[in-house]
Formats: sequence, C-alpha cells, structure tokens
Amino acid sequence: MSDILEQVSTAIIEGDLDEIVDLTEDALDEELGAEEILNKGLMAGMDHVGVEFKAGNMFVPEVLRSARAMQMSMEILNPLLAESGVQMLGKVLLGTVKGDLHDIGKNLVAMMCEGAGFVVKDLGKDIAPEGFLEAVKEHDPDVLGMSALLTTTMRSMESTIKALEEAGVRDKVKVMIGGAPVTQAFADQIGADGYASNAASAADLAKQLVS
Ligand code: B1M
Repeated sequence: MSDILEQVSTAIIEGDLDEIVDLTEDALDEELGAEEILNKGLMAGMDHVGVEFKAGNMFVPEVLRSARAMQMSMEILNPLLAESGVQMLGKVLLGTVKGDLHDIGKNLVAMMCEGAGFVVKDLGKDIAPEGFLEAVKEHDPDVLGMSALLTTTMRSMESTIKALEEAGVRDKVKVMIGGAPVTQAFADQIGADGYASNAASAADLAKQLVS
C-alpha cells in the first residue's frame, strides 16, 4: 500500500481530526482516486477499528473519534465518488424506535456501516412504525436497521415488521435489529432477518444480508 494511504488509514484508527483532511487532500494531490482512498485508506482503517472494538481493545469514545475522522474525509470524497459513479455495497436505513431517545449506539452502527461501504440514511430517534414504513417506501433501502435501548420500546420493532408486511414491502428489505435489551431469540421471535450485538458486527451483518 502507498505511504499516503497508510497514513490515511492510521489517521482513521487514531481518530486524528487535525490531520485527516490534509492527508485526504494529499492523497488526491498524489492522483490517487477517491475510490482507492476510500477502500484502502478509510475502510482499511475502519475495519481495524471494528476488529479492535469487538475485541474490547477500543472503546466508544475512540470509535466515535475514528468515525468523525472518517466523516471529515468522506465530506471531501463524496462528491468525487458520486461523479465517478462508484458502486457502494448498498443502502442501509437506520433509526431508533418509537418512544426511545437513545441514539449513541445507533450512531455507531451508522458510522460502521458507512465505513464498511454502505450509503446510510439515518432517520434519527423516536421513529414510529409508520415512519420506518414511509422511509422504506421512499428510500428503497437494502437493509432496515432498528435500534432499541429500552425493554419497553423493543416491541415497536415487531410492530414495524408487521407494518412492512401489511404494506406488502417486507420482502423488499432485510431487517436487522440491535440494542442492549435485544437478543437473537427476540429477533427470531419477531421475524427479523438478523441481530447484531455491537456496531462492528452490525456492519458485518449488513454485508451478509446484501450478499
Ligand atoms: Co437511558 N437507560 N434512559 N438515557 N441510558 C439505559 C438504556 C438503562 C439501561 C439505564 C439503567 O437503568 N441502568 C435504562 C433502560 C432500562 C431498560 O429498559 N432495560 C435507561 C432508562 C430507564 C432511561 C430513561 C427511562 C430514564 C428516565 O428518564 N427515567 C430515559 C428514557 C428516555 C427515552 O428514551 N424515552 C433515558 C434517557 C437517557 C438519556 C437521554 C439521558 C441518555 C441517552 C442519550 C442518547 O442516546 N443521546 C441515556 C443513556 C446515555 C443511557 C445509558 C447510560 C447509556 C446508553 C448508551 O449510549 N450506551 C444506558 C445505561 C448503560 O447502557 N450503561 C441507559 C453506549 C452505546 C454505545 O451502547 O446503545 O448499547 P448501546 O449500543 C451498542 C449495542 O447495543 C449495539 O451496538 C452499539 C455499539 O456497540 N447496537 C446495535 C445498538 N443499536 C444497534 C442496532 C443494530 C445493531 C447493533 O442494528 C440495527
């Protein structure tokens, strides 16, 4: 790998907000393509972050910093990627369910999915089943991801899946769920396509679901 791509990757891993923009511009000055910088610099870095986070060697504040660095670089690369028509892995629509204001974990999932090469549409928090349904119709995502942190709100995931079924769009989108009280057994019970226990696993799961 070229020296500058290694530096970009390291800046992502270290969450180096002071250097990442300059390094991204340096890589472009060296005539590297936006796609190469994304794949071999940013995603390589975020892959490493995902592995270390899963292993318990990196913690939420560090991951958030890496994700912020990734976003800063993506702000430069996004228009170039759009121009060159780069194929992303797919589209992930995300939200925290109705009645639930916890969004830190969901934001991490969004960033990990972006880092893995998905276009992410984040609906935010307190999203009712009808809100998810309308967004599925509007954005036509490959994966719908729902997050819940309260035992009292996780049932809304089931209502959302029912709303998708009733509207006849359930088979157009894969549904993944997560959040502290959520389990694989619950995912099976409500008919979700997958459950992930953490943000890095959620990105892996989204990849599996679209493959
Ligand atoms: Co609240 N809260 N909170 N809270 N809060 C918890 C969740 C709680 C466990 C605290 C406790 O009592 N020990 C408890 C829930 C009990 C329960 O239902 N079992 C609780 C409660 C009760 C409440 C209120 C009801 C308190 C009150 O007002 N009486 C209230 C509810 C408000 C509402 O939502 N309507 C409330 C409010 C809040 C704040 C607003 C103050 C704040 C949220 C701020 C925010 O998110 N912007 C807050 C916080 C910060 C917490 C704790 C302390 C931390 C949650 C967090 O961000 N964790 C939490 C206690 C705790 O966990 N120690 C607590 C870090 C985050 C990275 O982890 O969200 O689990 P997590 O996400 C992980 C995984 O779960 C997974 O990946 C993430 C990263 O690895 N994941 C997914 C998450 N979503 C996923 C989706 C996927 C896949 C994986 O696919 C789509």
